[in-house]
Amino acid sequence: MALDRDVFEQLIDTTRRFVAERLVPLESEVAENDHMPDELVQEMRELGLFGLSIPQEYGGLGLTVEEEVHVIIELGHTSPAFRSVFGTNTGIGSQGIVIDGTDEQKNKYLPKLASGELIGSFALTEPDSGSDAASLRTMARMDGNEYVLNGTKRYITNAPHAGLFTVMARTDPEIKGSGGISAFLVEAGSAGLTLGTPDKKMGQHGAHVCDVIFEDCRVPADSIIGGKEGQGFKTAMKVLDRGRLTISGGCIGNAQRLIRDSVRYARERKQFGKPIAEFQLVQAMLADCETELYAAKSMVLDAARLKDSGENITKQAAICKYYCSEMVGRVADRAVQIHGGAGYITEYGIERFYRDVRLYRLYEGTSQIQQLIIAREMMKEANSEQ
Ligand code: COS
Repeated sequence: MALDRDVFEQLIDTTRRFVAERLVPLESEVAENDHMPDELVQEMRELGLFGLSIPQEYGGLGLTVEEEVHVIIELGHTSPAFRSVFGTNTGIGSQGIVIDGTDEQKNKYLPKLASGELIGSFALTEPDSGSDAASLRTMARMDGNEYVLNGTKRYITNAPHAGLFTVMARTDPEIKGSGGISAFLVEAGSAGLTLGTPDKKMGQHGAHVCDVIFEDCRVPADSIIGGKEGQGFKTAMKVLDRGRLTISGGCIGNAQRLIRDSVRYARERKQFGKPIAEFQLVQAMLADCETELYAAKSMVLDAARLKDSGENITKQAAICKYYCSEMVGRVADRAVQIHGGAGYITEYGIERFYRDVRLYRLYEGTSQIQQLIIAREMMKEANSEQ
């Protein structure tokens, strides 16, 4: 445990109340306006949500992965757009520094990321490089004691609000694959860095993504995470391993919410003279949701504990992300089915969750990429057993 048991219980309790009393009532307003109220973001800062995973010595709560997953599950009881506000700070926008950063980089950025003063963003994907992350083309050319960045990053979560970008760029054009890539810390406002207009999305309104464009953007040589060229791809992969576990926590929380709403609705809604919850075909759908939820939660907590004990969890993180994101998709689909017409109209919020959870199967690696990683890890294990 990173936190004292009582303190951790309090954190869970406070998070639960914050979700129920502050976030749930604002779900539809935030989605309709595609805007996150400033006072809400400030409350998130005061609750310490921006620093969940950042070590205590840098001002964060320093939660273990298991503890963080529990908090994220609670936060999953509302729209995922809320988690997105601080999700990059606790995940992909800070963990490159936490895992591989130099002491100077940690001291300079982590306290501000933990407090939420600075929003962190992770810039890997490009117009022509998504699943094949190692093919990225953004260049970082050394010039004196600076690097000059050129290229475009696409679908970058929280980029419109970010103060700091973790940018994967190619420092060695001779090395075509992953070995030529370095990770840079680039501050918003750097000359040569511009943002595209926010993209219109299918769901998760209130959370924003846009292009990040580098045109002769100069950054100091010591902006490379860890201070060493050629390590950026591995840093990105390590960050994603961890991120995939917390995303899985979000899937679990959203599934719990959808199941709770579906049970409530099924108990209230009457057809053929009795609540639809009494019909076996509706019960079958609920039972399938609950069964898959239990499997998902069990696997994520197991993987989180393994990660906390220092194990390599590349395979388990991919399994969790794959299973949990597909699981919540099925749960959301059944939730619409159980709600019938009410599931399809805006008022009940079920159709919004249905759209929101679709993203889980795409970002931080598609389901197909997770399958590929799982199978690769299996082959590696088989090879090492020979
Ligand atoms: N942790 C640490 N190192 C890792 C790693 C991990 N999880 N995964 C790969 N590496 C290392 C490998 O060990 C290898 O090191 P060596 O060159 O020293 O042998 C290097 O990184 C390259 O790995 P690999 O050969 O497996 O890279 P590939 O180009 O074949 O691609 C996948 C790997 C497909 C797994 C990767 O491109 C990927 O995850 N793609 C999805 C990207 C993604 O999630 N995008 C979403 C947008 S970011 S929100």
